[in-house]
Amino acid sequence: MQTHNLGYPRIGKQRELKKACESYWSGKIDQSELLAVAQQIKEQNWQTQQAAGIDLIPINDFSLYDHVLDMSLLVGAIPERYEPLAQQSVLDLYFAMARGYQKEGLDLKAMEMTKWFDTNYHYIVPEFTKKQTFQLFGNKVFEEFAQAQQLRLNAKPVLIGPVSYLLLGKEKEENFNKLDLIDRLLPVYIQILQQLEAAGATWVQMDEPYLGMDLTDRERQTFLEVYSEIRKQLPRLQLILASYFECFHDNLTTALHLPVEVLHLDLVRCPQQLDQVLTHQDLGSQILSLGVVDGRNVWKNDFQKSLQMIQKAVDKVGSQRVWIAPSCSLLHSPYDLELEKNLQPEIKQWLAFAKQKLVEVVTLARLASGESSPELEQSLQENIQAHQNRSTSPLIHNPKVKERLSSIEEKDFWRHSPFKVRQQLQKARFKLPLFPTTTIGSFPQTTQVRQLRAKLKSGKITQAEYEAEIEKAILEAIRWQEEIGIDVLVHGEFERNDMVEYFGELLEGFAITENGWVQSYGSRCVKPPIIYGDVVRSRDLSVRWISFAQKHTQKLMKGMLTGPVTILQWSFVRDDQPRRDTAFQIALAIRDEVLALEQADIKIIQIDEPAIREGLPLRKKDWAAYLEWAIKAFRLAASGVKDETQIHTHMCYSEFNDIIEHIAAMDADVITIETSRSEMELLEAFVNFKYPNEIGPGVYDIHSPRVPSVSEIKHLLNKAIEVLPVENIWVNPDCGLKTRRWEETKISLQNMVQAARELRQRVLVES
Ligand code: 39S
Ligand code: ZN
Repeated sequence: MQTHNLGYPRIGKQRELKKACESYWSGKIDQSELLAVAQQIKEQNWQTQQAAGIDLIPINDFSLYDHVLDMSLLVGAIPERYEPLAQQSVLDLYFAMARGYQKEGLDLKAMEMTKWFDTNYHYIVPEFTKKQTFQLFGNKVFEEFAQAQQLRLNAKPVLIGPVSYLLLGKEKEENFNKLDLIDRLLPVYIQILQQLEAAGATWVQMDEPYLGMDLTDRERQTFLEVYSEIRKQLPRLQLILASYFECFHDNLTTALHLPVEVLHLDLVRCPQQLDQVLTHQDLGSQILSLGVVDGRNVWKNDFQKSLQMIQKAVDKVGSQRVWIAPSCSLLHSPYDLELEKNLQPEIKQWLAFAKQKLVEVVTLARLASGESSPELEQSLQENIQAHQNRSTSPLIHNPKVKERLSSIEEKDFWRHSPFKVRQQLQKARFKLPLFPTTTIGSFPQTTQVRQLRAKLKSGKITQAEYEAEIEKAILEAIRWQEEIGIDVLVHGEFERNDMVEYFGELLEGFAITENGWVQSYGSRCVKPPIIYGDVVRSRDLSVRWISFAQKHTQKLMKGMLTGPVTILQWSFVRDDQPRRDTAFQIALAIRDEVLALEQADIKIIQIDEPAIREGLPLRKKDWAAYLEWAIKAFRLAASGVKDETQIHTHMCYSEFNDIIEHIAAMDADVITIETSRSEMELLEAFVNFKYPNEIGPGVYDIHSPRVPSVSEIKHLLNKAIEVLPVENIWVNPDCGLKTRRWEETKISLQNMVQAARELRQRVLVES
């Protein structure tokens, strides 16, 4: 039984690529040094996959920044504004597209970035114009294929399929549909495939994840036309069509009609798809690639369950027509469980990271082929035992938590009084000026602060020394906010490595890894905590720092927490209970922390939920069910407090039009959102809906070092004043400031405060 892999993590076991890229960008190493690191990672990845016994190994899944951007380069979809860089190296052009270019009097904006389906990975969005043309430009895929051949690898080039590539992009002009471009794009794809075939490729993997999404008839039709044309032009090349993250649903017939040799099924996300495919009248003679090993989570595969599925397929179509694979690219998994030295052994035996998943794929194929050996038998027995252990472990199951969860009552989701009542009480209590100013929570995480944490970890400084330094940073931030006249202060979050990992470290039921890094975008990585068991808050999460900060100022200090849905979304979650239950458990823990902050005399508490929108299921039909529990989880966390305690929430990069009533149903007293990049356009949803609560539309973009002028900020604020009741408006930046430097942060916030002051004057005079 053949095995293959869909893609492998590429940031490097110890994040070597991240470090090399960042060194290259800051001019510390040159191109050849960067490319040498990349080459090493690639070859190590190939070697790992080969050693595990994977038959067909993906190539071109590696990327220096993003594989969608690679595709744009390959088909020459380079936005016009980068024309001045035509003389530069392709590498610098590539990074300019990814990160923008501010040098030699040029100021070229980066291409937009957005979430890769429902993962925490971000891709660079292709830009299309009406006159868009395509031509073969990059040559990475050919180079990598040649390298792999030299190493005698059984290599399978991976491309994003042409239809999904177009659908991932964005029209930069009105009056055309990106799908219209297919006639110009397809010839370039055919050229690429011909060139690969000529170089000796026998298999090519085309990723078409849009086959799992809601599609129009025209889009489905395009899939059929495109693949029949490819077939016509390349009658011998063998194609693997890979879709993942969702069921085909109403696209199943289309998927089955595509003239490809192998159809890949994500049987982790959609186990029921196996029966649907096997019993479908249109099932032809294609090979089925069974994605049984979860590429997006960290749990050990359940061999017995997988073997049952594989057997079912074999019975129906024969073992010649069954391949075994991970459910999707392993890009979303951490590298190697063996690098973890501090995980509890009991928990560790439940887990598999990318390297272990390869072995699972191969072991499953061998077991399913009826091979038998003492090692195989042992693997199977170990696997069965690990699952038995996990299903009953007291580490996971806490009767008290389950009892509390089942005794939640309707009233626990509701504040005592409606917003209008709370607003009056809060206005009387806080006596804030019109257009109160605040920030989202984090201040610059300098190298100094991060190194402090690294020193604490390696034992070079003590906990007490660490805390003293953090206190110093907080005090400086307070003094400085007071000086420039911010109304509601924050402590700056210097004690946090990441807004999710930090809480994972303190809550029971979460495990933290040392090296479980996953690429988030470009060189940026996250280390998602692993939620393995029932969640308990057995100690204070933030009170120590927030109340320290409040004690050192007369002004209001805002308490900062991450919300339950965001903690859930950005962690590896349990697969042994519904996400809703886990979200509610986290919500109860956060609720207790909110109450502890209130007890400690913190009067304003922010519960961030940047991930609420991105948690939306890929198919619209599933939205309502998700929103039902997600909004409730937030309310459960937020609703324990008194009326006069003010709850804030914050959301970034969110389009709110289609979910605005649910945002309103969160009933936060104040919501701060990202609006500046769209010139307050994002505010429209709130205006049209007559959003009842207070709102802080971000008045400057924190994603670039650019300092906004007072008049610019006033301009945006004026736009907000035109459409929102003045008594509901807050003034704040777009998002947290942790990725910024102090230099620009200070001037920007000074300008923001000044703009608010000038507007207060004007509005007071007018009224
Ligand atoms: N998901 C999560 N979990 N958190 C988020 O903030 C986001 N935001 C969006 C969506 N998803 C999210 C994505 N945006 C970073 C920035 C923005 C992101 C995602 C990631 C980011 O900067 N990540 C850091 C990075 O890639 C890691 C952050 C971290 O955990 O560099 N830092 C550790 C800390 O502060 C230190 C890790 C480290 O590398 O303690 N330390 C150095 C080392 O050990 C030493 C310190 C140094 O010299 O810098 O070698
Ligand atoms: Zn934000």
